[in-house]
Amino acid sequence: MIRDPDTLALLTEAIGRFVREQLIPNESLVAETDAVPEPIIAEMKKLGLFGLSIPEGYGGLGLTMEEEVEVAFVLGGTSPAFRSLIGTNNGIGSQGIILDGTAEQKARYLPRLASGELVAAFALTEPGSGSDAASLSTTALPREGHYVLNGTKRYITNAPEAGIFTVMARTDPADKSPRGISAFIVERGTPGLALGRVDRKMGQRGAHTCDVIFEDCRVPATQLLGGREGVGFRTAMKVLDKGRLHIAAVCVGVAERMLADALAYAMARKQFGQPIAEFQLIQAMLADSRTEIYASRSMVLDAARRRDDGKDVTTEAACSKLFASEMCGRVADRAVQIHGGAGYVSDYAIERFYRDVRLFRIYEGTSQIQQLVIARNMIREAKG
Ligand code: COS
Repeated sequence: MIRDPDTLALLTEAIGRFVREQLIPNESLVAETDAVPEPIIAEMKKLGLFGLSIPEGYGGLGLTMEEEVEVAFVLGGTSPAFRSLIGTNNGIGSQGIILDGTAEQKARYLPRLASGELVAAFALTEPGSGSDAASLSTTALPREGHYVLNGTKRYITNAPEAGIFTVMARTDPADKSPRGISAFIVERGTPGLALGRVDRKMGQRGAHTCDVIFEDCRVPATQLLGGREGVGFRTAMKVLDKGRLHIAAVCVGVAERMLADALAYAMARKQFGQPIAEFQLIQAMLADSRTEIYASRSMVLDAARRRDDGKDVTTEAACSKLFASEMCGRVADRAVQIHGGAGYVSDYAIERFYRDVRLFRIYEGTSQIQQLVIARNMIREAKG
């Protein structure tokens, strides 16, 4: 649902200008220094990028899902590391509080997340629990008005920057089912919370992940998300439904950027006496990429509109993430191929994008987990 097309156009134009004039020129610097420069972060705050999906009542822009994916298409036009910095505040870091938090929890955290003063992270994955998220073993045991957390969370995006963590932990260790899991908001600086060293990754330099370690970390009972035990896994799954749709939109934007770079290269590069874009084998790669991007964009928009209509989009979000992330990988591969030898050296952005986009098929649920979610829902629906 687009509430006001003119307002949305103003926003996407402003973000598009920011991408072209400030983010693209700084891509190499971010990759070299592994950091997003402070003036860019300040501009992101000014544009409202940290609060895109946070309700207006809490200082955010309150975008609908359709509006949010339109913004993600535009932000995808540059290195994913920039989007990652604002990604958790709009997605997995804040959505638990928005969907299931108490009024006090919303009032305490959402305004600072919307302004970018505070960064939020989502701590579900553990060393022994990735795709099988419900098998997590971090515990949160009630003691004297507090919960005491013990366990390790792994590959937590924006953990080095985060001021708060949404942490999924087992409040009933005897219950090994998803119903034994609860969610907590844990503030940075809480005694017993420590961070591991920043992970060295294949790509997306400038976006950071690390372990989050809890050792007898005492959290006030008021930090139990929504004030309810046993619903933390459901919260995490609902958060991921939305997150997967957002990532699918980012995949569309990044694929468009890679294809634009490949087309520009193919039109400029001459072999056998003419631009390589004139050769049909190159044209096939360009055309297949354009077609698959169009299909992905259409899926994402349809799923976003359905979500705005209040429909359950677990299946459609998984379909979109599966198709768009795999599409993005294929487009990256073809774009490198079109660049030839130039695609393998780091003077051209495509070498970096090729590594950056590999993550899309893995995080917020691997392609195999999306397949499993889709097929299980099909079987459930068929059984009625
Ligand atoms: N929305 C709301 N509730 C949901 C849900 C959704 N999308 N998906 C599952 N649930 C609920 C189920 O209804 C069930 O509730 P009840 O116990 O009340 O019946 C509960 O959650 C458990 O669901 P399920 O039985 O499907 O859990 P499984 O352990 O079998 O599998 C998968 C769940 C595999 C889909 C899940 O673990 C998953 O998504 N894994 C990937 C994790 C991931 O994406 N990690 C990325 C890192 S975080 S960036």
